[in-house]
Amino acid sequence: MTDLAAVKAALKTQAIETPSWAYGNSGTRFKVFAQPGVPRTPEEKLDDAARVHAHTGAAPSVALHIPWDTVDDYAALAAHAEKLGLRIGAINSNVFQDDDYKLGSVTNPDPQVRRKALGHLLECVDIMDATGSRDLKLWFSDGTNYPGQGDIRARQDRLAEALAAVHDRLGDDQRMLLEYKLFEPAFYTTDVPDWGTAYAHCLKLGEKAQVVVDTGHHAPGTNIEFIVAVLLREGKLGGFDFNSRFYADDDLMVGAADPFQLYRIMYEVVRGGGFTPGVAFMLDQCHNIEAKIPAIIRSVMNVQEATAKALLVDHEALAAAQAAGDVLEANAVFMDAYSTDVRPLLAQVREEQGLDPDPVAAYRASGWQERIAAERVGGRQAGWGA
Ligand code: PSV
Ligand code: MN
Repeated sequence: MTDLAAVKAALKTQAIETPSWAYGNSGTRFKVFAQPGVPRTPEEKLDDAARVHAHTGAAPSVALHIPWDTVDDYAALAAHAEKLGLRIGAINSNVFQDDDYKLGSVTNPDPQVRRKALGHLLECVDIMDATGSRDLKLWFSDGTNYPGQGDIRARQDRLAEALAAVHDRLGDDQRMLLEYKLFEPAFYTTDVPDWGTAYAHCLKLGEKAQVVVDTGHHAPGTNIEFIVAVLLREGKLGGFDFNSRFYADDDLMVGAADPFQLYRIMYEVVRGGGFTPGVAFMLDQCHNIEAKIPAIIRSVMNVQEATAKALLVDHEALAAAQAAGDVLEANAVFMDAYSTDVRPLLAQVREEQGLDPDPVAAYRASGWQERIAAERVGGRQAGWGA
C-alpha cells in the first residue's frame, strides 16, 4: 500500500531547475522564430523564471550559461534572483562558441587554446563563488570529424588534466557535473560521448565530480533508466538535463515525446535513493515554436507527473512479485502506477501549497505575457548562443 500523505509530502519538496536559455529565442540552424516579450537581459530571464516558480511552486532555481548570461556584477544578479524568491542554479560553461575551439577546447592540440578554455572554466567557478551556485556543469563539444584527425588517447589525457585543475579549484560545497553526449557537433569521435567515459573521469577526479545525464544525449533505444540506476548505485549521479527527443538532441519539452521513459527514469531515481537535493533535476530545453513560459511551466508539470507516478509504485507488492518470480504481476504493479491519473493528486498538492491547481491557466490569466510583450520593446532579445 502506498502512503498518499508521504507521496504528497515528497512532491512538495521537489525542485526543478529551469535554464536561462529556455526563456530566450532559439531555433534550429534553419530559422530562429523570434517571439514578442522575450527577455533582453539575464535579469529579465530571471523575471520570467520567477513566474514559472510562482505558478508551480517547484522551480526555485535558474541555471545560467556563460557567456550568454554575462553581467558586470554577479552578486547583484544573485541578489535580483533572491528578491524574486529564486536562487542561481548550475553555472553552465561554454567552450564551444569561439573560433579558437574549432579543433577542441580543453582537448585542443594547441596548449594556448587549452589554457584559454581552462581559464573560462575557472572563471565559471569564480561566478559560482559570486552567485552562491553549487554546481558547475561541463559540456564539451570536443571531438573529431574524421578518422586519424586527432589522437583519441592524447585527447583523453588533456581532458583529464583540465578536469583535475577545475576539481582542485572547487570549494567544499561546490561540485562539477560532467555531461556526455553521443555526437554533435563532432561526428566521428566525441571526447565525452557516454556515461562510461564521464564516469571514469569522475571516479578518478574525486567526490566533487559527478555525472549529469542529459536525456537527449543518447543513441535511440538506449536504456537511460539503467544508466541512472548504475550511476546512483555508484554514488555518481549528479543530476539531469531533462528534455525529450524523437531523433537526436531535439531539446523538446521533457515528457512530451516519451512520458513512459520519463516515468521509468524517475522510478529508478526514487528506487535508488536519488530523490534528494544531491540529484539536480534541471531542464535543458529550447522552445522554438511554442510560447516559452507556459512551455516551461508544462515541462515542470511533466516532471512532477512522472515523479508522482514513480512515488506511487507499491514497492512492497513489486518486491514480492519480483521475489516470487511473478513476471506478469511485477509488470502489472509497475504499470499500475504509470497508468494512474496523477493530475488530481498534483492539483490537490498545489492547492495545499496555496497555488492555483492549474499553473498554465493561472499563467495565462495573470496578464504577464501581455505585459512583457508590451514593455519589452527595443533592445536585443536574448537567444541561444547570444
Ligand atoms: C549540449 O548539447 C547541451 O546539452 C549542454 O548542456 C549545453 O550547455 C546546452 O546543451 C546548451 O543548450
Ligand atoms: Mn544539456
